[in-house]
Amino acid sequence: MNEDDKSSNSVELQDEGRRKFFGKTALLGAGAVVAPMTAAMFSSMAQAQRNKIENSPHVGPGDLDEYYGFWSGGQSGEVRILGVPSMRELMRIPVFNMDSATGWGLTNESKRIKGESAHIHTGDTHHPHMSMTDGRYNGKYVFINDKANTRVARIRCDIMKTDKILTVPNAHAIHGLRVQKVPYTKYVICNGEYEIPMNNDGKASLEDVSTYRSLFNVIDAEKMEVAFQVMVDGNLDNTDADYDGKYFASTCYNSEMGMTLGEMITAERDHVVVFSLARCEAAVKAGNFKTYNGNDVPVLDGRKGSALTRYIPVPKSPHGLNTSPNGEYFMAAGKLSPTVSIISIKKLDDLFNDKIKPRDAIIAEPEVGLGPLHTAFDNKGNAYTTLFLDSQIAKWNVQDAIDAHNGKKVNYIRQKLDVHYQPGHNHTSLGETRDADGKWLVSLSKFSKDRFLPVGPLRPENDQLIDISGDEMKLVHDGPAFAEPHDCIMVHRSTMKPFKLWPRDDPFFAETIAMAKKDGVDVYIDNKVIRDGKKVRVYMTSIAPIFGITEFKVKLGDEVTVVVTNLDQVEDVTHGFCMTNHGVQMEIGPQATASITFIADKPGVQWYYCNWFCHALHMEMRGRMLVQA
Ligand code: RUQ
Ligand code: CUA
Repeated sequence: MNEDDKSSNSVELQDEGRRKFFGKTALLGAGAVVAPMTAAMFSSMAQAQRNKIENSPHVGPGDLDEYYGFWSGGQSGEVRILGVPSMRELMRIPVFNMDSATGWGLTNESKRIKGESAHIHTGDTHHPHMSMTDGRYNGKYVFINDKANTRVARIRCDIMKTDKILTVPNAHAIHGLRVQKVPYTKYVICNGEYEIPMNNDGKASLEDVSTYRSLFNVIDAEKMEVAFQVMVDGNLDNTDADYDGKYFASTCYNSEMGMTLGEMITAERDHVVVFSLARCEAAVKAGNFKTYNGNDVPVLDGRKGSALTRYIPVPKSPHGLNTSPNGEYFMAAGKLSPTVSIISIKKLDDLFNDKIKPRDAIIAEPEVGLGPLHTAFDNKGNAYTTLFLDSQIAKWNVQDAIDAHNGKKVNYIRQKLDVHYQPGHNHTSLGETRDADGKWLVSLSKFSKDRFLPVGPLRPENDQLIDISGDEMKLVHDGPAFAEPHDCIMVHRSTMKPFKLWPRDDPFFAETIAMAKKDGVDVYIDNKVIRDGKKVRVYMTSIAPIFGITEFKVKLGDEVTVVVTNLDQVEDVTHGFCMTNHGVQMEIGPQATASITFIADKPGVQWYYCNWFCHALHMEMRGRMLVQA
């Protein structure tokens, strides 16, 4: 190897791009015209190389990603954390599902959090969104809907566990969900998609569909209680908030209130409902509400003609509703219409004061392609809309679209990029916040078809990473995903401060510690078996590789509660507890306490063991439950 070779080796990264560029140029030249290299070409080459280095999807072994991605897990009922741009799956957060590894849905702590719906182990998560302060992610909570069982959950981002689950009363199937952005996330907003009778007790007429309503739900983010609900016309789909703390907007399909597909898609226009937060809060304060189904949640009447809402007609079965990060526009994607309707948020004051007509709030309705579902944004005034039917992302310039609407001859479409295939949501890095940075776009493609090795009739979906930092969108990664990441967000890693160990006084297991105190047990010191009639409570510590109790006796039919406290103070040393043949498994993180209750319904010797690999003697970390018949 001569000196030249060595020196070129040190700039390998730049060189690889150069070779490709020259290769293509040569190919073009061989065909028809030999284009001389111009200064502009050289400078765009240099720009492309810079982009490549600054915005590479490659994250080497041991290197950390720039963003935390929070992905919904769709009908799996969970939330996943991915590193972006590597798209490596970092963690799964069980939410509405039951989880064998962590014992979510089985432990007493998780059952308390699941509350009245603790017996339901399924869910359908669509929209994960983080709490904000002044239009920026604040790293505190991620909220997620459960369409399947009309619930909303909150994930605490310091421990990355679900800490609250609310079943929303009066409503049916929570779909669209977002947070109040400004001044901070006081409220989580979400849509009850399906319409039902207001008192759904089976006593009123069930056939008379004119009595069916869909509800907009406003949830207190700290208390995780419904603050109020708003009854609307049509059924609600997706929603978002403005950057002024004044308005929320939701798309409605089926303004016809049809019950069959044919009936649902007859109207050429459905609508976006805009809610005035101040007017709704004032109505609640003034007592202008009703209650239903025997609960005391205030339900406001926001149907057409109400002062609380305005209905803006848009074509046709609109779906996604996205606020531009400059705070200027709500955008409703047309779904059955090839358009995106741009609503000027500045005009909403006039609309609510009846100075303009609803359609006057629409300042452009650009055609972007077939089946537009959701729109994301960069920091350069461009919008990115998924085209479900075209299997493409349309990149278009918002100002140009408005200018074109006003008669200027300008092409607002910047690029259409094929994605694989049929994208639903897309999401740009920080694109739903003031910090939109125009670096990455994720296309959550619903079908992967031929993109991966075939794995039977059920195929993964395809979460594709697209570099949007340059003038052109570039597809850089295909990511197979199991059912079904509807939506995702990306949060800069500097925002996140997750714990390395559990705080001993964490509210997550405070009730379990309180129970131990009542039993006279200090869970950090004591290993004790307490008998209380037919109930037995077993308190044990764990330090790799031993449980504090390696043998305890119960009687057949006893209700046994095992409480394990992990005394290891070492990052990443998690223990497990599994009672063989009893369907009993759980995780105990460092410094955490976890508990699980079961019936000792098998006589004889029953082994328990640690099921999270913790030590060279992990296999030896076990003990016996002796069950006397
Ligand atoms: S919706 S694919 Cu459940 Cu977010 Cu649009
Ligand atoms: Cu403790 Cu494995």
